[in-house]
Amino acid sequence: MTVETFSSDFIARLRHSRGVDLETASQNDLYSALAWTVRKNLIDRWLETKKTQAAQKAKVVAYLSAEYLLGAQLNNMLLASGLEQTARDAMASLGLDFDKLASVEVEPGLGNGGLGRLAACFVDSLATLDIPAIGYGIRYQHGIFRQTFVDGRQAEQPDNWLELGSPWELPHPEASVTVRFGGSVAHATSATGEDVATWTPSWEVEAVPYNYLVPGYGTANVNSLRLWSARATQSFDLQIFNSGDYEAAVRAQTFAENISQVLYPEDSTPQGKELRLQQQYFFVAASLRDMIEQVGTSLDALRTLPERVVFQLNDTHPVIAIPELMRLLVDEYSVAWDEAWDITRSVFNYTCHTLLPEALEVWPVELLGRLLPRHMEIIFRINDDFIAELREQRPHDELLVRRMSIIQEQPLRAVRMAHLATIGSTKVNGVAALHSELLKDKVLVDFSNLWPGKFTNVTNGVTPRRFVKLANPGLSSLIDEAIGTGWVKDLSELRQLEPLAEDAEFRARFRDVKYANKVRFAKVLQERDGIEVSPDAIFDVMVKRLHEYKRQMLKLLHVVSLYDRVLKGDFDPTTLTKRVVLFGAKAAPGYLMAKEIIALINAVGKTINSDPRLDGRLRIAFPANYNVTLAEKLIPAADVSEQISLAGKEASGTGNMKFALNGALTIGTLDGANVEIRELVGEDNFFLFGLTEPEVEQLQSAGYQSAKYYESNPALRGAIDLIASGAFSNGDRSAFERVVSDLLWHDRFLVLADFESYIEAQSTLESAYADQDAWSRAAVLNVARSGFFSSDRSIRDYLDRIWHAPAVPLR
Ligand code: 475
Repeated sequence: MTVETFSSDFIARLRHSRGVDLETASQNDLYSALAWTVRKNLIDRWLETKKTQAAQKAKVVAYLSAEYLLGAQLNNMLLASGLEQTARDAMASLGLDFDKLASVEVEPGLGNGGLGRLAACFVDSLATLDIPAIGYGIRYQHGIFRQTFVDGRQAEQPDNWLELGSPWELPHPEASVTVRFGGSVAHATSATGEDVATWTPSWEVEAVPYNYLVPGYGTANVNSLRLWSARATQSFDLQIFNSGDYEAAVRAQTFAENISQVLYPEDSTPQGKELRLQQQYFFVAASLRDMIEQVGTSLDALRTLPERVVFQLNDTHPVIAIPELMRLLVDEYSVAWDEAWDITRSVFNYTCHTLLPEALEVWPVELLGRLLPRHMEIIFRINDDFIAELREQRPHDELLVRRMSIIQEQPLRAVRMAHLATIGSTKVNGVAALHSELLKDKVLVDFSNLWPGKFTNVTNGVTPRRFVKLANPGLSSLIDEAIGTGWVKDLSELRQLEPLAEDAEFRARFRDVKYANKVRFAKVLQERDGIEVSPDAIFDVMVKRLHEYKRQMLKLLHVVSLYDRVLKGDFDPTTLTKRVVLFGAKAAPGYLMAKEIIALINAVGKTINSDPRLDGRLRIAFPANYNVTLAEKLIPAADVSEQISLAGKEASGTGNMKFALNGALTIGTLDGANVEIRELVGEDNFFLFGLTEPEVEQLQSAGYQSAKYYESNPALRGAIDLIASGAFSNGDRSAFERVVSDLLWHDRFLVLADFESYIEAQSTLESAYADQDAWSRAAVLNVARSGFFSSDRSIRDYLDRIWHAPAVPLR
């Protein structure tokens, strides 16, 4: 496509779809027309992909995820279509500023954090590897909230990403699927003596599919993401309408459409809200129906399901799919229970993303039974059969039965979704080597004893397209020049950079790239948030959801202890290496402690940033509303990556991988994928600190008392006392009382126990940074040795260990 055809397509699009011309177009008109013009160039490939995959009856990977944290679309679509330069030149030829237009896009933030971003990386890699795959999820009207700070405290604004429409989606209301809820179940016995259940639901909604293109990189393949939007059904409306109650009819519409209104902003701690269960069943029921219709609903066709599709359950959020498939097979298609169960178990697999007990989803039997009465019955029968089998294999162990049952009796009768997922799946995987071990040995130990072969690991990965090629063009060019361009599709090729770590000239160029990225980020921060940072400082970065186990408090105590020592005249601040500590973090709106910590970070920032004694050598920068768009600018600029969760709590982490791939050095604990990062990049190129997971266990079972650490470590005491003194709250000693007393009397995540070790590692880091050339060598080695963390590799592991779905390349 030439610049001229791009321009004329663009103008035509502006006129014919938006009804405006160049002179009258708004920024949104221009952005939409630009997006449409780019999209047009992918549609043929997309249609061809669908045709090829259908013709071959290829096995399809159906990824079921309640979240997709996609990030901006335009940049990725341009990369996939190879049109970036053309589009830029075309806009310039029309006198338009391409970057300004691109910045009109509001990223689809249909996820909370790691789990949702992982799903987005995975659909990218599936498409790139030519795997027939579809991502199923929910088209939330409002994605993750927009965070602002009011007097340093988090306030949440609704995300309105659809306000001006999205040019990337293709709605298909005619292909809607009806999803039913509530009502009751009647039972009868068939002529052959089988139980026949008839579910009479009491209400229903329509699921409208919206398709999104998921283009592979360096391939013609374009897969789909299908997100469902809720709409009131006509019959549902009509029923009420005919009764003459117009108002009730309109209310019913609102009620139905509520289902896909908003993403629940809880990351890792599900709240057990009825609407959330409605969301889960809504998208799962629509997706199963959609998939089964593609395979066929005859008995013969249904029996081929395991060869035609594999469903990956992204955490327990879509696990209601297991009883739903049973219901479809048994109640709607008259498959015998045992055969239906064999089919079901062979098409599902479950990925667990957590180790925190409070993150394991449970649904009260009362609630699930009211919303989905037939599913509740099916779950009970699955559980009865499972327990019978268990009693046969492990007689006289009723405690084991209670522990493993899908139904928990105390403190509330509820369905344990992780147990249902494990029982109903072929494979269960954790998301990093350590996490998978802990899953097997702790969280799901009874199940791994019963079925050792069921458990496996697939270490997470990130897409090198978005997080290196697009986000870090400077580094990408440098790599291209050194080893060619093959790395974007085969990230293990980065290994070829290793010898260049010894090349002084290469290191200098690498340093120049990093510096330019810091300058670029400083400019973004100035424009976006009015925050000033100097590119000459160490960029010390901690970005992730705010959670106590991730220990933003530990990072903050480091900063406060440095400040405290300066105040006490312990050392001369001019000997401090200039450092900007960058935070980015949203707290779940109901997570009060997390919000207190945000307020404290901002309060400390306000005080130290304006204290002349520090001479600008130590600053905190906490831009609000950290999201994928900001990450793409921030990560390439980082010098230091903070991965400091308590060992045994972070399942994997994926930010850690993005930083290493962009040449930041990690300071971290032996947690999640940090363990693998350190093994690969080498212990000399990683700043390790903190207790190991077994040490954490030991300390906690011996009776951990955080106050002892406070008493015995003067630097720690100084930092905590300074916070408690009101130094960051205009003398108000009570302002951060909750945080302080929690640290002193509870400290569930052993912040105080790891403080000393962390401070030591930070001083090692600071000395290392002083030798810029040696630092660059270590940074180059981090890049060269992190190719393993491509999500392409994760997907190959899923294919080999779990999915067994062959690639279907287009001719
Ligand atoms: C882990 N989200 C990371 C990442 O595997 C890991 C839970 C409930 C409701 C809504 N969202 C969630 C998570 O549990 C989550 O994001 N988990 C994260 O998954 C990908 O790298 O360690 O904490």
